[in-house]
Amino acid sequence: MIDLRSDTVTKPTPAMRAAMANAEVGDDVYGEDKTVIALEETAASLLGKEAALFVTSGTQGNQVAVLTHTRPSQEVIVESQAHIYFYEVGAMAALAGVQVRTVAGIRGQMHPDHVKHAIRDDDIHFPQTSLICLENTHNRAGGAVLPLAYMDEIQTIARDKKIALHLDGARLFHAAVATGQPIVEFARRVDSVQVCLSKGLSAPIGSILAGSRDFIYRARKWRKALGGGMRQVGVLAAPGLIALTQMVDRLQNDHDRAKRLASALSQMPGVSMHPDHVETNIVIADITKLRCSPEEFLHDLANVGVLASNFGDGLIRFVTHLGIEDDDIEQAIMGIHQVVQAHKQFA
Ligand code: TLP
Repeated sequence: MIDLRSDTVTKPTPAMRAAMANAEVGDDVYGEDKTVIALEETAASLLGKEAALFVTSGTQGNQVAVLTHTRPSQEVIVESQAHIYFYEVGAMAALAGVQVRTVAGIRGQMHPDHVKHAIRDDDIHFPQTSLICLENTHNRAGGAVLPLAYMDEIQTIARDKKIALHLDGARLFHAAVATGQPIVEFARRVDSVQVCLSKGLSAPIGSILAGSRDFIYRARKWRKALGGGMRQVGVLAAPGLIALTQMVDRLQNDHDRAKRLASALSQMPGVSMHPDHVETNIVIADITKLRCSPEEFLHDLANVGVLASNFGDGLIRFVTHLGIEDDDIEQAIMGIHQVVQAHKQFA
């Protein structure tokens, strides 16, 4: 099976498994796990932040950030397709008690004027805007990169209004590799950043939340409150260290393979997609012109050995990652072509 559902499906590498077996551990709630400390220090230094926190998942990292930056009844500005709003089970409302104000973006970018407009004035009727969230790369925008110049504009707005800026950088290393800019350049433009170790970087679990020392001190308490205080967790931090230090450069292969897949998909009649929009490892194709539902399409695709995801609105998502080689992409293209041909015949 060629599994293109997500880059979360990767398995730990042999080096990661060896590091897990040999990891030095201690009770991390007491601050005694040396491997976790090494991971947090390495991540903070890579991201140019004072401190970092090892959290269980991207969702936990994002939600701990929201809890730390806000108080109940405040308002948070997010792009209308952002993961933190779209895919995190309404956690911002349920946990932080904040109200979400969505701003529709283009390729993941909210227009700076729209962001300015969404910030509340000081009025007795209004919630206080206390946080703006960005996502880079933007998942539902097909892995689009938010350029540094764009992040500068949003940072200026946030600073002027004294509003915190959080970055969901689940795939921030992909943005760094695609643009050739060091990851620190993206991280330095925000107050807090969450990066996933378990997506393209192939660790079995975990994310990093980074920010100022004071922010991470308070975030650590929120992580504990959410049940994320872990004990001899160096066994899970060890593959995270390998993810950060050894797995970044190979991401370009995933980007190249996604581009190859996108260019083949764009040639298939009945499939709409713009190959130039594929900047990183995510490919989103519109199959609404085929005579089949996304569910049928995915079912038939699985029968020819390819797995992909239903992204709603007639969109199918394919994600490249470690373990997907050039041959797999060529085989996937043949399988997709076969399914497209079958459904086109009746259109
Ligand atoms: N995204 C998953 C699914 O939840 C959709 C995927 O397969 O892409 N931010 C972004 C931008 C993400 O894409 C994800 C995961 C997360 C946060 C949450 O990370 P986890 O799954 O570790 O909680």
